[in-house]
Amino acid sequence: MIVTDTAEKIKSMEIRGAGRIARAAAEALRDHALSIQPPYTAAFQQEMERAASILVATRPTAVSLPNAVHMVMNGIGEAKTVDEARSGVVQRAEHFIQSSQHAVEKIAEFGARHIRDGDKILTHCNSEVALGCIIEAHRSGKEIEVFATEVRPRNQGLITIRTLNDAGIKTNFIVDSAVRSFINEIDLVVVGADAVTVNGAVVNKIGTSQVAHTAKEARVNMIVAAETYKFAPKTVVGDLITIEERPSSEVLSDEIAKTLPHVTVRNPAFDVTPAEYIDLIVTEQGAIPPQMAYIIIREYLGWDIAEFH
Ligand code: RI2
Repeated sequence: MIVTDTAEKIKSMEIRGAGRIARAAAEALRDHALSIQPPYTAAFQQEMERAASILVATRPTAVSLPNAVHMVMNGIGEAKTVDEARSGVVQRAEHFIQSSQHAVEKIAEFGARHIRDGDKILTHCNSEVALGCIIEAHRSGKEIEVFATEVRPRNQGLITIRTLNDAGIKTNFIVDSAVRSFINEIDLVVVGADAVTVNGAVVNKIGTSQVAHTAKEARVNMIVAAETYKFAPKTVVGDLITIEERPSSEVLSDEIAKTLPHVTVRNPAFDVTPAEYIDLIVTEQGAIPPQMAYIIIREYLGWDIAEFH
């Protein structure tokens, strides 16, 4: 089944990256809506809500996922017929996918303007929007060089260096713990986000806050590339972002782990960088200081506070 298939791929990280999982969820909901034949609208809605909750439960941190699902499902209960409900879901899913792709392009355009000719840029993990900014700066003729971290334990840095290499960008591949050794060579840090909270804190791949701390100490600016659907509406009413803790086997094989009965592996996938470490968040609506996160949530996310209760 389409939905369980997509859910499995998101869980196993075959589909990964906050933007990509959001688009994959919208696609799965669209295809599911097209494949079911419920007898009446309430049954359609119930089945779609079941599918939506399977998708949302796959990974808890990237808020792009529940935001995308919310946008696709919003208004489903108002349709008078099954056909109307179905075409609403299809339309909203298509709209989300297209506007997400458009956002990625806009952020690349805006973000590239913050990169100067000759800059050495550090990036952590694999963010399509962060890389979009870097590649656009290169494409527009700026001579840049990138330092990309390895990103233990899932090694997303390998995807990053492949993409940068294919774009013809001079790239240095470093282990995560080498960031401080190189920070004095760096002009700008550019990373992505899985979630942005109402107080402008950025939740991103584990290690991002260490990079941010190192950059702050060295007075190196840090910008975050994040589409507006990565801002977390429920943080307005005090919800916290859940940090996903992934299987220990990603860090240490079960074979070795079982010889170490006193050792517990901890494997949080994300950490939180406070707003004061971040100079700008580049969204498709323009760049904002992180302290303006609330405005993005109010203006662009369309959640009604009443829905949170
Ligand atoms: P884009 C990723 O999470 C990384 O933390 C990355 O910075 C973030 O999502 C945003 O990615 P994971 O899926 O949406 O690798 O910018 O755990 O591609």
